[in-house]
Formats: sequence, structure tokens, C-alpha cells
Amino acid sequence: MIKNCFSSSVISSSSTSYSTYIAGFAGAFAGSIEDSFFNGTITRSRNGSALVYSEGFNTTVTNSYYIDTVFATAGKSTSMSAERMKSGELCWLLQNGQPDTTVLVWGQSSLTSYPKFYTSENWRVRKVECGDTPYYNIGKVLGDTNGDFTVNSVDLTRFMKASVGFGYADGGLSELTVGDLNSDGTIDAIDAAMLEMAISGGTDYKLQ
Ligand SMILES: [Ca+2]
Ligand SMILES: [Ca+2]
Repeated sequence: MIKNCFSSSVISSSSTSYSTYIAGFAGAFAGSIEDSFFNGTITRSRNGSALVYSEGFNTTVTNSYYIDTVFATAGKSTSMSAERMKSGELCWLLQNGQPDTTVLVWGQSSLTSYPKFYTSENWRVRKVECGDTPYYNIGKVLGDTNGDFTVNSVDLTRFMKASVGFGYADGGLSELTVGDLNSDGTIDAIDAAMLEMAISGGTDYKLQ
């Protein structure tokens, strides 16, 4: 079994032989691959699957991905762009495949890098439901006042109250960490307007 693995290797062969089996993880492999990804390069004269060159009936691939710039047929793995791989989506998918998702295996230090192995909750990627399109963030979730990883009208009500001076006990906000969307040190009508835009969807506006 190959589980929780990644490779960024540069793999190359000039051989044109039919018996040259090369791919991101293995030439031939009768087993299971789970919660893994490949984001390297493969140079080969004959096309094959991305993770395992020759997939057989005994090869199972679950929740595993390869970068879409690789010369490959999809096989049993899933193609994904570098942008999506770094966006937090891949990290969230890999972590969500764990038998116990509360134990952190995959994390990310920034939304411009690829997933890596982290055990600190500081680097857990969160999926945020907001407007039409979910997005991903690390650690805190801006705009989420009640910690339910959804940004909606419940949160907006608190923002509106906070913007006219209400504290948390009165239905407003107390934490700059989730409420100061433009990082100017205050919670005001600008932050409330930004949240409303994000909730209304239809754009790719994200609270990060
Ligand atoms: Ca919320
Ligand atoms: Ca602000």
C-alpha cells in the first residue's frame, strides 16, 4: 500500500522500449494508493497513467492526484492544476481522506505552496462555505464569527452590529482576528460590506 505520499521528482527515460514502465510512483504496482499526489515531471516516449504506468485489475487508487502538466492518461488517479493543488483544496481532500480526520496528517504553511506533512493545528486547512463557491483557508476563518466554518447571514448580522459599535455581548463582534477583513485595525462598515459581497456570491471574492 502507498498511503499519504507525495513526490515532486523529475522522472525521465529516453527508452522507446515497450517494456520501459515509468510513472510518478511506480512502473507496475498491484496494490492500493490512497491520499497521495504527484507534482513532478515525467518525460517518456510512451504515454501511460500518471501514478502507475501500467495499472492492472489489482491496482486501486483512491483520493490521489497528479499535476495536469504531466504527459499522462488519467487512469485511476485524478488530474489537478497547480493552482488548485496550492489553493488548499488538495490539502483538504487529502486530510479528509484520513480514517480519523481530527488527527492532522496533511497541512499547508501558505496558500502558495503544496501540501506537506504537519501535525500542528496551526497549519490545518479549513474548507469555508461562503456564497456560491467554497474556498480554503489556513487556521482561522475570517468572517466566521461562530466557528461553524460557514460564512452566512448569522455572521453578517454580527458584523453589521459591530460596525455601529456593538460589542460581542450585545450581538456584535469582539475579535479583530475574524472581523477585520481589510486588516486596518478596526471593524467598521467597510468590513461589513466586504462580508456581504462574499456571502452574496457570484464572484470569486474570498476572505483570506
Ligand atoms: Ca459562521
Ligand atoms: Ca477593517
